[in-house]
Amino acid sequence: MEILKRTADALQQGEHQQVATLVAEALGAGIPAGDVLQQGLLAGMNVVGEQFRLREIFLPDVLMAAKAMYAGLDVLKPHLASEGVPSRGKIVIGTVKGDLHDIGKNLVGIMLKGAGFEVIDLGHDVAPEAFVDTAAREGATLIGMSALLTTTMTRMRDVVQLLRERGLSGKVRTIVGGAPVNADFAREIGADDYACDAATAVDRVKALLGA
Ligand code: B1M
Repeated sequence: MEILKRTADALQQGEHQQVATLVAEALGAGIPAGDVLQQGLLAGMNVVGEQFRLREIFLPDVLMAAKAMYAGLDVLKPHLASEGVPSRGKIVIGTVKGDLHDIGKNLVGIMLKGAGFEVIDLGHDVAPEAFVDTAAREGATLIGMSALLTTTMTRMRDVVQLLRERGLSGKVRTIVGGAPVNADFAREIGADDYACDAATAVDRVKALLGA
């Protein structure tokens, strides 16, 4: 669809105001929020990632694209998350220590909230102790971890290990995700599950918590 292509292009150019306007227009035209996300915002961000990998663009360009992504997400958020659903359980989420990438984690949080979970979002660069202490203090039954770097995904293992040391394995379940993470890695570190995207994360969390 033309408007979604324009949204993706504007995101690549880092035009945050234009992205917000185009997202609002697309929603106003009756395009489902999920399509605006996938074919507009995420399509644009995928191109940015590839161009960054090939060194065709540089970090400031990626930052501008991320700002544009957030401008679009702000408009989209109320349409992705339905309000007023009774709580299905309490969840702690965050991006692991050393990692500043939070767009995917935020999307997962929005979708989980929309599905009726109470989400405590610790943000990015979250230490293992912060994940586990918060879950214990708040009586959360699941920790969701995100990592986008091959150098930081290993920190997920520390959280699983800490839960074990504190006798919380099984009581507090774990799910991991992010571009470099996969199901084999999740198994290897002893996490309870893995999800490839935000929609799958909701399904897997529901299954893990029997919610
Ligand atoms: Co960076 N970055 N970045 N970056 N960045 C990547 C990840 C990279 C793949 C780019 C590349 O080289 N092609 C590369 C990693 C290489 C590697 O480790 N193998 C990289 C690098 C190298 C870096 C720096 C080291 C660059 C530098 O400084 N030289 C640096 C690291 C900083 C740090 O974290 N310490 C860095 C910095 C940045 C910015 C700050 C500029 C910015 C982040 C801004 C922000 O998040 N606020 C940024 C961005 C935007 C990207 C790319 C382009 C896009 C990431 C993104 O937001 N994608 C990325 C390239 C790429 O991934 N294609 C890249 C959109 C998002 C919706 O997808 O996060 O995958 P994603 O989330 C998905 C799924 O993975 C899943 O669901 C989400 C929705 O479907 N998911 C979960 C995610 N978490 C989940 C948790 C779950 C379940 C599912 O359960 C709990």
